[in-house]
Amino acid sequence: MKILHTSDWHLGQVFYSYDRTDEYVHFFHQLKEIVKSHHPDAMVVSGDIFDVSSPSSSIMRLFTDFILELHEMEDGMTIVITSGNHDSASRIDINRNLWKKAGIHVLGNVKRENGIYDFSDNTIEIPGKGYVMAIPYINRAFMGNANNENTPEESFFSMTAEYLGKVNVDNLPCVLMCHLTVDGCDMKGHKTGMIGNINSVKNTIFGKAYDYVALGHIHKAQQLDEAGRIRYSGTPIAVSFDEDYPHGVSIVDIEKGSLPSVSRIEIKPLRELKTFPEKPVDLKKALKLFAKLPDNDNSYIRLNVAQENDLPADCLELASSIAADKDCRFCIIKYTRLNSLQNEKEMINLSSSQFSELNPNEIASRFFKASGIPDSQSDIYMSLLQQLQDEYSLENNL
Ligand SMILES: [Mn+2]
Repeated sequence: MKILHTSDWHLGQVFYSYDRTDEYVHFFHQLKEIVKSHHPDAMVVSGDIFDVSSPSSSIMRLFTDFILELHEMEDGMTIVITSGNHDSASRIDINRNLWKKAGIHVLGNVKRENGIYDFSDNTIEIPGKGYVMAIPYINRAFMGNANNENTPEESFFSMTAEYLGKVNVDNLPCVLMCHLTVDGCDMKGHKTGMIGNINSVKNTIFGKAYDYVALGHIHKAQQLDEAGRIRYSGTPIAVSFDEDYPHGVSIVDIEKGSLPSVSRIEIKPLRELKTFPEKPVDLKKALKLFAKLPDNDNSYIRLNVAQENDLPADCLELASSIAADKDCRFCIIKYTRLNSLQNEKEMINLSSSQFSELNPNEIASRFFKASGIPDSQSDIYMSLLQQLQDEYSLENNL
């Protein structure tokens, strides 16, 4: 069974107030070409279809039209799409039955009545080839209770395997789709380090029933086990400046009893996300270099500035006026303060503008230092603070 594994499209993202529709169209065009040349038996999209829970009508239409077009073009390819934490599960589920009529599987939930799961819609047969167990993002509480031996996730995924075992009488290859964080993954590009996060799971929870686990949620493509059976496909288009790694989709060949063979296909962005210049310089120099950026460079630009002094109040206007005559999309200034605030008093006697530039961790670390709390102790406080922030981010889909 050959699958095209992708996730985290984040359609409809408004990036520093810029609309990215033409970039999605550019991605869709490449995806169609990939399908045309590889003829996968199935395409699985493991969550975060949209960037927000209520995407605009034009973005929803773009998505619907594209999926239908792809289905018409390659009707032998089964399309399976699940929702992620950025999507509204119930909104994605509205058209579940309508999509089903078109032979396409778009799922926001796992049905459950009186505590009993019904995996029938989530178990998708790829005719003559295998099965896909399509599990959208669901929170831990919904997964049921832990017992003496198993975490809620382990119990849940063993139930999916049990269900699949009854259906898969010919012992064909099986793929599990889900949207979650696996312990030890590389989270580069995400806003906060979510390590130790309540939703992070061990890579053993999926059990042995699946020949390939097609993950979504983490934006950097990577494998989570030595065998390469458990993988994130990563984002096809960067959604933050810190995702400075290649983006693409994966074609995965899966045979029962042997390890999957994976080939990564890069998606070329219509616009790059550039941190410019690569090494930080002072604002004056950064603006000078920015002015020399070729007029036809259409990248998103984050100016990379490091200096001792505060940035002047009009720094964004200065940068925007340079960008006005260019094709680029100026977004923001990444500002690193150099060697200022050296003595302890300065650590906490901040002006309001200095204060507003700091993140909670920086504020806390200044406070601990100024209060004379030893590093060994403040490290513990800092990790607790990070955990709090991670839980907050997770609960608020940040
Ligand atoms: Mn995502």
